[in-house]
Amino acid sequence: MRAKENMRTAAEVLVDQLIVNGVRHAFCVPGESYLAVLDAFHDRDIEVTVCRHEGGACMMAEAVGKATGRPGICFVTRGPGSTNAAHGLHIAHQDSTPLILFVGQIAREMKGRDAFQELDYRAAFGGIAKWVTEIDDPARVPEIVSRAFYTATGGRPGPVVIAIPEDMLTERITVPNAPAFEPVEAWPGATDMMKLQKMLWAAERPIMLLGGSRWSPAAQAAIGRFAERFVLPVATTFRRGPLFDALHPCYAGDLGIGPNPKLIERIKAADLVLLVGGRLGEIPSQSYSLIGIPGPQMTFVHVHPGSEELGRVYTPHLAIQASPTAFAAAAEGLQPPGAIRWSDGTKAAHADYLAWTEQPTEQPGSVNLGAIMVWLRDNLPEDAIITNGAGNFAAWVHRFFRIRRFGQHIAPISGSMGYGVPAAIGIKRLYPERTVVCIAGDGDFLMNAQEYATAAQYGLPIITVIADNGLYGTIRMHQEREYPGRVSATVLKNPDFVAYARAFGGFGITVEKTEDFPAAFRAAEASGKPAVIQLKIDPDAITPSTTLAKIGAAARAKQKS
Ligand SMILES: Cc1ncc(C[n+]2csc(CCOP(=O)(O)OP(=O)(O)O)c2C)c(N)n1
Ligand SMILES: [Mg+2]
Repeated sequence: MRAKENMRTAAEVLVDQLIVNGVRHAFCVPGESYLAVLDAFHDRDIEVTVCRHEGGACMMAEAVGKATGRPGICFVTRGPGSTNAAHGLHIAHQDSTPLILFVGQIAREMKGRDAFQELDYRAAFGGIAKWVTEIDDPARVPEIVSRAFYTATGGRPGPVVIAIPEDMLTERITVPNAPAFEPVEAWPGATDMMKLQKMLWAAERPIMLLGGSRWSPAAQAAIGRFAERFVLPVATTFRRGPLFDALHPCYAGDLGIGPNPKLIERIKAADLVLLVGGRLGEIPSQSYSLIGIPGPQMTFVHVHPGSEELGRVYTPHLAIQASPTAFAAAAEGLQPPGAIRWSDGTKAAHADYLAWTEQPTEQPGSVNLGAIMVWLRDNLPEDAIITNGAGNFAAWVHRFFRIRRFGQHIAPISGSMGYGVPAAIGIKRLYPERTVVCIAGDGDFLMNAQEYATAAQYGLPIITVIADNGLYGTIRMHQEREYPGRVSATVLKNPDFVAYARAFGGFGITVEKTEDFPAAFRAAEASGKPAVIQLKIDPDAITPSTTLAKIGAAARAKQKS
């Protein structure tokens, strides 16, 4: 419905502004509240993925934001569409992912009457999003959309919500597009970098921790070279494994849930911690126990793009406000000390990491998830991407899948269940030629498994490996530790996952023995369909290092003493 006389609808202006800003993908569940945008999509060069639930759609957009460092784009309808999408918004907030959520809104003239599906978005999402706004004037669409890109990516990245009233979208206007946006890189000052060099020269046992968002393959490579020249041990924080090659001789391991105790000791013993890009939140800081709050016990250097994160939890000895990419580039200019005193420690740290991850641990039952992770790490193509949601099953991914490339692992720092399937779909839309494998729990999978319909609709042969233990295992584990033997609301009666996959036109197969996994995986690949591999996991196999039975026995012994 292109206008005559070169006038565009506000919806067309909006979609054109997305295209000007480099957007190629949008994820949505349609609504009558933004029909004019759907119409604008009709004749524009943008890949629209129509989804089955706004939570899934928003997670797909979030995954794209995570992978590219540019805002993922999601469109949903008012009221319930927007509250469904909140799952993805919260992930984008906690994971510092650039995301823009457009919400179809009731007509401007009806506002305040509690009209059909009316919601005050500023009130509803004010605590989750970096910015919530509404466009009342069609002439301001380019300005506000442009600002949303800067806000979502700037400082600490995060989600922006823009409500778009349906009557505003159909107004015709003559307005130019805003110029194309590019994310702002905040560069560290030369003085700060010299201070950092001096601190590193004075250190005896330094360690670098990497986290946060909006890194890039070039930044990953640059920080690798910096680590190498300084022989610095490097750990990646929770679910940020792709920021450093796990087989780099400086890699000291993954600082997340169930980390290598030797890594924890090493960080505690460090006299300088250089935290680049991340916040060192509750999970990587081991419930805020690693580094003193507010005053760190060691020299603490914090590099972060958001001024509001510097000094928020930890008072740094040196705060550098810089984006990870800019810092990584600037770090290439630093000179290592003539004699590096900590080389042996770095070597030992990497050896500890290799030993911790080399062999799968013994597990009850006939399917060993660790052995399957080792098989995947040895057999997946180099550019394959792993996604997952939340649950104990992910502990095996973190421990045994050695992440080597930037963007190779896409998972929620926020610990949101149900993320893996939509993330895999979003990523497969982005990179159709790459192998995308989702590792899911049985509980986790079913939270967004309906998006298999989306995978089937777009012909996306993602492969989900379901660790089916018939439990909300994580909670069952906590329950057994706190209330041994008192099982409550943690047992699951599951559907037939193989039949479920087939019902969507996909491929399904069950694996009951570890040694049958390779053939099952190859069959899933060969099917060319969205596939599900159900692993029959013994419910006692609750973590890579302990069993439910052992946790219960320890809890009972504690109760008696
Ligand atoms: C959206 C959401 N709801 C609830 C939780 C709390 N929670 C964390 S792990 C978990 C159980 C996960 O079960 P499953 O996916 O089967 O994995 P398992 O722990 O059994 O390996 C629950 C309910 C959460 N993290 N996210
Ligand atoms: Mg489970």
